[in-house]
Amino acid sequence: SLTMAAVLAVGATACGDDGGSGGSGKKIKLTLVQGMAGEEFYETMACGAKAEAARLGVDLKVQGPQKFDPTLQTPIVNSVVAGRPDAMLIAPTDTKALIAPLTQAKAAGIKIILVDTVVEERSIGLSRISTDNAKGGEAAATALTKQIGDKGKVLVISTDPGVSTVDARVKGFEQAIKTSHPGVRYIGVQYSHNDVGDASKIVNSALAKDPDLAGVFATNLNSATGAGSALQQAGKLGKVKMIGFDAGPAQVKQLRDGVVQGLIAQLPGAIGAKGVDQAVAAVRGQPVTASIPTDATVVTKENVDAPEGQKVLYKA
Ligand code: T6T
Repeated sequence: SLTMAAVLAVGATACGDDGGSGGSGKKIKLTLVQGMAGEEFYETMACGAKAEAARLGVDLKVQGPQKFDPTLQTPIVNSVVAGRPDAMLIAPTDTKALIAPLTQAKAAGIKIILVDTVVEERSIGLSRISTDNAKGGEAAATALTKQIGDKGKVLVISTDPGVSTVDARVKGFEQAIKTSHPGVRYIGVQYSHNDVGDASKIVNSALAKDPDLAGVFATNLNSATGAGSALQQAGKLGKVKMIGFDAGPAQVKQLRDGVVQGLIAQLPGAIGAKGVDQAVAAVRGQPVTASIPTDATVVTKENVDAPEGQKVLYKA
């Protein structure tokens, strides 16, 4: 039926299983609110969370907005709160805008676990699980400066200010350039609104303004995918070097094609699984871990086919 189709569309992920709703009414109920639905990072996270939920015998629902946008994510949070799960795992799309809806969730007695991104309000999130994003930004600076022979102009493309993860990546990158790479000229950060097309446009106008552009650091999946395709179309292969965050299928193709020289792969599946562990512990009144860092790996053409590269690529 139409209703069933609509319900399935909300929770459907690449790894299938809707988390199961059958059985006793006493099952622990969790909901994962993604930063964005249908995007490889968050779908891989959902798969990791679902596998762990199945292993622990708890119920997990997954929802996410169609765009990475706090005005779209907030009503989803509100409707999840109305459904009263025992815990909510969430990747908040803005450090400020999600404080109010999450404060209401907390007041409703729902345990909150932050996966990937965070909010500024420290009292929200019994556990925070994410990549060390500042360190990831530093790693990007190291990889990019090496590619460009430690000189020339570099541009950063982020999504929007106020997103904790990408803000930290930008900061880590900037700091590393300023302190350790005097020959490199940082020409600033521009924002793609997490849109592939906008990221391409940023690169095109940057190339028009600075034809001697040497390098690009794109701080997340969509920014990197768009930046990479603009470089490819502009025939800048090998002339402008690029490092991207994340390791989605289109990005891995760009790496193999020589458009991009390095990808900083996170462990979204592990973030999802650890999020479920923390949520279940919180619901059971067991101790939780306030902060859990997960690893990042620089994937290059050299290690993409080795086991260390293969195991960190995101699922479609
Ligand atoms: O880079 C990830 C995630 O860590 C970030 O918070 C938002 O963008 C991604 O989901 C990739 O698109």
